[in-house]
Amino acid sequence: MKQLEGTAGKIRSMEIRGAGRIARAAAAELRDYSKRLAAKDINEFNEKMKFAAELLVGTRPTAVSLPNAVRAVMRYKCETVDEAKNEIKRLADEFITNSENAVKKIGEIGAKRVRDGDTIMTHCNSSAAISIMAAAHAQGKDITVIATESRPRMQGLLTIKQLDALGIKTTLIVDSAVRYFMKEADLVVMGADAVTVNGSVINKIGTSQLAMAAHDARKNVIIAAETYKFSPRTLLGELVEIEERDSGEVLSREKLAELPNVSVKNPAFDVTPREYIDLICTEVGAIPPEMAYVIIREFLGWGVEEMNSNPGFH
Ligand code: RI2
Repeated sequence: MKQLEGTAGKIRSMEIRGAGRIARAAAAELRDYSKRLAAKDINEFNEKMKFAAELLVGTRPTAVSLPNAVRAVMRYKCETVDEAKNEIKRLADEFITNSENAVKKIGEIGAKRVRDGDTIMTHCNSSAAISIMAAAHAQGKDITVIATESRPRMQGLLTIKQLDALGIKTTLIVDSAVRYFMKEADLVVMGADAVTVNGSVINKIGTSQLAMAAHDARKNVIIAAETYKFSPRTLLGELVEIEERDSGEVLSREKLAELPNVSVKNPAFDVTPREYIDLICTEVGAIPPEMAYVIIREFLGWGVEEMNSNPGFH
């Protein structure tokens, strides 16, 4: 229980962060939690697993990779506790391996869209987007990256460190400088926390203004997103919830307390409409955003009927 709450806490506080990473961490935690679990019968075991699954899914509301990962592990159906533990381990390991392979594959596919000499603008810290840059660089293409700070959590600092370690020339800019520098970029590559059925992309706050600036300057926007970042629930007409984080990430409580007429808003994500996206690079291919439904239906395996007839559907 302690370790389960520890993992949930780390995801909530963003010590473990990045849509792909939190999905893998949740899958691994369900596997490890099930291994430690003492239950007198399969019903008690299932109840406890359900509690763990809900706790993990509730940590961050926007990244759909999280419920998709938990669902992938929780589809076990077993008669005994031992069988269930083995099956959960198999499903969790399968999800983690597929996820790691997906990030690599996205790199291979996306790198084909990068030309020798290109300057790529990116936002926040996306392992799938960096996989594209890393693959292009490994192919010997001379690329340069412009990376935003990504306030308030400054994930851009992680991006510049990772790119520096790969030997990729990178310029760090403040978030408000994206339009100023857009003329120097050849294309924009970013990640995703969720992709809706109509092809909109939910990603780190600021993504949509970067995409708008790119659109205005006629620069291509490529989104790197594994298939488990596509949201089946949007097929039921639901919207993706935008996480509103603590105002203290933007301005300390002490400073805010001195300003009685001021409030702070801190949404962690925004929505980029599909009109601003040229291509979504998934592990099953580079697709136009209009094809999001096919990914949800064919590759995630969820249609409206399947969701409605599955009582445990999150
Ligand atoms: P990968 C991150 O969210 C960023 O928005 C990033 O673009 C996205 O997850 C995808 O990351 P946060 O956890 O899965 O920093 O591509 O809020 O690594």
